[in-house]
Amino acid sequence: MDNHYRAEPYRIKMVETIKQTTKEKRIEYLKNAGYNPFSLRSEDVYIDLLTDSGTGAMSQEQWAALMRGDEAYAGSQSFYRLEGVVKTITQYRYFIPAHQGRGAEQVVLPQLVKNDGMVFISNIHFDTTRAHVELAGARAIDCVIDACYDVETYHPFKGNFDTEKLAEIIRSKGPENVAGIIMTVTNNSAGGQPISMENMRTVSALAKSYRIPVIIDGARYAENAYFVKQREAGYQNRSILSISQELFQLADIFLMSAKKDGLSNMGGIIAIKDDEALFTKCRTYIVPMEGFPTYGGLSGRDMDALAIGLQEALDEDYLAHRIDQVRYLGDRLKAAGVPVQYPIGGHAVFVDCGTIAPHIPFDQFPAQSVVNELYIEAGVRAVEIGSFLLGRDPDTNENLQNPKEWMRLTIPRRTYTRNHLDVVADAVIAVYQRRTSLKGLCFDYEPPVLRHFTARLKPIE
Ligand code: P61
Repeated sequence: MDNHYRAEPYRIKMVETIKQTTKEKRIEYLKNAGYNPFSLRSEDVYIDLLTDSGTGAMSQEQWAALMRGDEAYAGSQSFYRLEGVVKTITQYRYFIPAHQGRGAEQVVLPQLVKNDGMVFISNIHFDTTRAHVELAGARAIDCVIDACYDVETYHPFKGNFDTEKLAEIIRSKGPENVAGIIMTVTNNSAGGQPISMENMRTVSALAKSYRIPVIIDGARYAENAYFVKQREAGYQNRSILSISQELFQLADIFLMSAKKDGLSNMGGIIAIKDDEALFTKCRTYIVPMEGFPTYGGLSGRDMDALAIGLQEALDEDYLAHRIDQVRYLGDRLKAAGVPVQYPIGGHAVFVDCGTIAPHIPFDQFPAQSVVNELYIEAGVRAVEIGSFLLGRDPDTNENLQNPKEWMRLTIPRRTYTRNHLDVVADAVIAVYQRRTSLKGLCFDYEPPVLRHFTARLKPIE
């Protein structure tokens, strides 16, 4: 293919109107939302970069597949079509659908916690995973390489585990107390950064030597495979499917929020390589939690759309455009001096707000302050991935400090054009230029679990 002539590998068949509001209105909307953009109405948002989860555009093939949905309570044909695709991609023996990623987590993670005092170790646990680890009575330990937090410096695989530290943690906790090693692929919380196949191989071998199960939290595994193909020696001539298959062979369990690289609005996946006893437990447990094992909280049409989406997400033209689009936004910000996680990751641009607003302490949430100002500036909704999201220590109840205070500009798949991204870049740059006037925030209401979703805040004058 001639790379020189490259634009969106799709054309638009259906449109959804979005509207700009006035700055005065946005100030009012944000106040009413308790200075938490999760509580905004989406009609009051111009460009929505809150998440790439379930917010992408489906293809005509997916919309057509919806019509084939078999809504039988048990044994739906849609289930068998989805199962076939999941098994082809993972080459695992067992599959159970779930309504979304956290549905899969709530069913599987408690099965791995055998006694008190157990831990899970991850490159970085995403927040719902961390919440389910803690709800299962275990503790979450992050073990990513230090380079991950060196925002300015290029590293091809900032999602990698620090494998020496991992070995040390396993030894100090005792392998019998490690419930599982969770490879978050790509590593969402620090920039959608990929993890190399070599690193996963090392982690997998270490886990195997101690008989610790390896779990892939693979919401964005196809984006990770694309980075492996681009950046890791020996993968240039491989298909994204075969790289993905190699990746899955390094783990025992695959949990997926299929709302990302499943290119679907809803869905989750539990796939188990060969542990029949674990599969039987999960299949029993899914019934009261998610639903009968052949639908797991999904309608038949959701399963059919997902079966197609999973295959489309492995298309290299699609992935090249997707990754390029995110990089375009990141490059524009970097060129203007805005500190961003570099290199730019797969699904989002992560803006380093600790550097932008060093005058705001971590427990007054500097990134949330930038997020709010960006909404006021242009109606762009981003999300905080920092100390606000991280929450409190479950043992001491102290506010935890995230290593970085990120504003995440998350790009939905196949949804926005380059013009939209230019608006976002211009608005972020405008906020950056008035960064010294930003103010910290404190709680008006703080929920006990996953507080950032429903908390109410107020500016500190
Ligand atoms: C996101 F503001 N991610 O990134 P579910 N694992 C991984 C995820 O990225 C993930 C889940 C498991 C979201 C949605 C989201 O505080 C937030 O399908 C690597 O969302 O249940 C989800 O999958 C959970 C946004 C989640 C948030 C929590 O935007």
